[in-house]
Amino acid sequence: MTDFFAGIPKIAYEGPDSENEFAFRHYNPDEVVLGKRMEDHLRFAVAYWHSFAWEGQDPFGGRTFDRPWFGDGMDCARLKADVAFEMFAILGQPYFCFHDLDVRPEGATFAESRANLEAITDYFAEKMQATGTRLLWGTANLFTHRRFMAGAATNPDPDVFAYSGAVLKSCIDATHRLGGENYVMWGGREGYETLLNTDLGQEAEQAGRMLHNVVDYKHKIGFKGPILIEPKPQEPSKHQYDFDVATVYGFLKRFGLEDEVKVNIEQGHAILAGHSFEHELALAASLGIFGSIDINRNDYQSGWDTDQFPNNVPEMALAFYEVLRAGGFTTGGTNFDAKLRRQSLDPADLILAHVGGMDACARGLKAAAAMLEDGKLEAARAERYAGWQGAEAQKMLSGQYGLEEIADYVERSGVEPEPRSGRQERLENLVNRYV
Ligand code: XLS
Ligand code: NI
Ligand code: NI
Repeated sequence: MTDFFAGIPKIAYEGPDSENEFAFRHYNPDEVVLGKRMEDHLRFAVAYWHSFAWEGQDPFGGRTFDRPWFGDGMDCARLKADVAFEMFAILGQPYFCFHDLDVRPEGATFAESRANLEAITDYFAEKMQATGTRLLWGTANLFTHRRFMAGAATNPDPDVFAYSGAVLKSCIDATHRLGGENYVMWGGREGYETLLNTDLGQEAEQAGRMLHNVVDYKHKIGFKGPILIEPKPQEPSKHQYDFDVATVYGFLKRFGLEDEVKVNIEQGHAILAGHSFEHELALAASLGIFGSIDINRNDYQSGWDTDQFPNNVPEMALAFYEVLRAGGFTTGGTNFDAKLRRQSLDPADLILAHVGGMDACARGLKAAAAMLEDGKLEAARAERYAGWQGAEAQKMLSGQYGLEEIADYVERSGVEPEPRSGRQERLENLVNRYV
């Protein structure tokens, strides 16, 4: 045991009236919601990078956190892992996620970095066995080191493409070894800073080729989980190719990968793309590519990807409503890709940020479940489209009627559209009863 979280108890559910700061008020893992335990609905994951690797820097200043594991070398990496698993035991969340760079020191060569990753993977395997914590997904950091400054798979330099492929292989191997349930690709630098030096067509070919390689390799080693792309429109790059769910779907179609790859949708990235989170979730579900979520929100004024813990229950309710409508998570889960504010220095801040986020999600889930059970929203939606059940409507939708038949039908039967209320305010009032 380290003493980093000394004095902090394991967090238990105590109900909404508890006065204890170190307790869940709404997240009760064993409580059954719509026939399933809350833990199995939400499938929470802690993000290793923000909680244990990020040092508190922002564009104006460097490290604010003082953590005993900051530094190079395997001893620091192991201490970091010890503290991380102690936090997982305190929170009791079932999953975690990591990038290679979060967990191992960078070596002098690729082979050394890979060996470091393998050593930490072994260390994780023992701890996962001992604690029961599982891996929701693994991923590769193909954006921090200066070699990736012009992209990874989409780099103009084929040596960087090669290096990125080697990194991807090592990270898929580590994820597979640890029983990861998904593998995520976030193309942090797959985009451009200026079109003046960018060949869009060439870079798309490279990205498509690399994604094919990843899918082929996953099948080759028998990795069963889906590959997930995490859309983001920009920042830090000027433009990112995986802009949003719709753009990713177009890319997957173009390269014939729409049945192989799904999406990991981040709340803050949806907002950066000018969408609501629920829009991205509903669209992914309708396209059959809904995979997993990153639940961190942005500050709505700053316009940055500020990666804050979720605290807005009405927003969570609408998000989990879409998750439930999509049938809930299968391999996916709710990853806190969220970091403390840089002034939140205390170990207790790190624990309570997660506790609050888990409670906000639990309240959202319960509200969403109640809205679904009540059925009025879905009934109103179904009623709005009910006309499509008619025989003539079915002929139009199936293509049996082309424009000529449709025109004939309109004149024959004297169709005269009658506008009907969309009832938006009434539906909003309905939602407000639950949040
Ligand atoms: C950054 C991304 C990143 C991914 C994993 O904006 O959200 O944290 O989730 O690389
Ligand atoms: Ni992000
Ligand atoms: Ni993310």
